[in-house]
Amino acid sequence: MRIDVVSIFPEYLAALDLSLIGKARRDNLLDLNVHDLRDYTHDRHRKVDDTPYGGGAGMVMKPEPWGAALNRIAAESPAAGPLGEKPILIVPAPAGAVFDQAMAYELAEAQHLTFACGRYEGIDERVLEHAAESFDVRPVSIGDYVLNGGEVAVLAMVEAIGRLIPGVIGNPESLVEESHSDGLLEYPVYTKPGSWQGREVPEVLLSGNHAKIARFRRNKQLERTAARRPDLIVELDASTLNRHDRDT
Ligand code: 6GU
Repeated sequence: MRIDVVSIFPEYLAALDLSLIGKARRDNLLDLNVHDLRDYTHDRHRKVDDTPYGGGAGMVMKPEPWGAALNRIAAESPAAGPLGEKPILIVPAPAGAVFDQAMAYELAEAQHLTFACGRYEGIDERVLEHAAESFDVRPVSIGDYVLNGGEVAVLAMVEAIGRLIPGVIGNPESLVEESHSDGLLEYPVYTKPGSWQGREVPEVLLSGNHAKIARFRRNKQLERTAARRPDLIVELDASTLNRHDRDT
């Protein structure tokens, strides 16, 4: 997969050199390119913002540098096709559709993702209209709170998407039983020692009875989800619950 990120703080994205995502880049599973928006300015002050038409607080990102950066990325996109196929442009913003595991799975299938990190009060709206000629434009939020810019949201989204690319995670089985993969939160986990600070590992986990262990874990998932995320229980598809779950 190719990923391009445009930001006025490219250093924020340095964390994507680390850990699993950094290894995926070195293994050529992920071709990640970070661009400094100021490289697409032409004035001495490398100005990227200006005051808002209509008045109001704060500054708005100017359209020209964004147009130049996105035109360049669209022209180089491996996903742009002769039949009008468009690469995806994700615009992180609190006003976007909320990012979740289903969206991460969908985006992990893409050949090319571009992230446009806004700062200040946002990017001139005409940039997104113009970009829609060459990209499938998607405003996306990572939750109902406000960040100062898109960079931290991009770190979260690239990590969530990148780990789903085949080959990035050594043992793909670890993707099956994690939180949100089946609409429920993950069960609690334990390791050695069996007794610590007077607290014992639940006995069933030492029993060797795999059916009993599976039932114990499933019950913990249901209990936890009901306690911490009742909204997820409401959303559960009846078909994801099994006969035994109804007895819980
Ligand atoms: Cl994606 N961007 C910004 N700036 N703030 C946010 C966000 C994104 N998601 C939640 N808050």
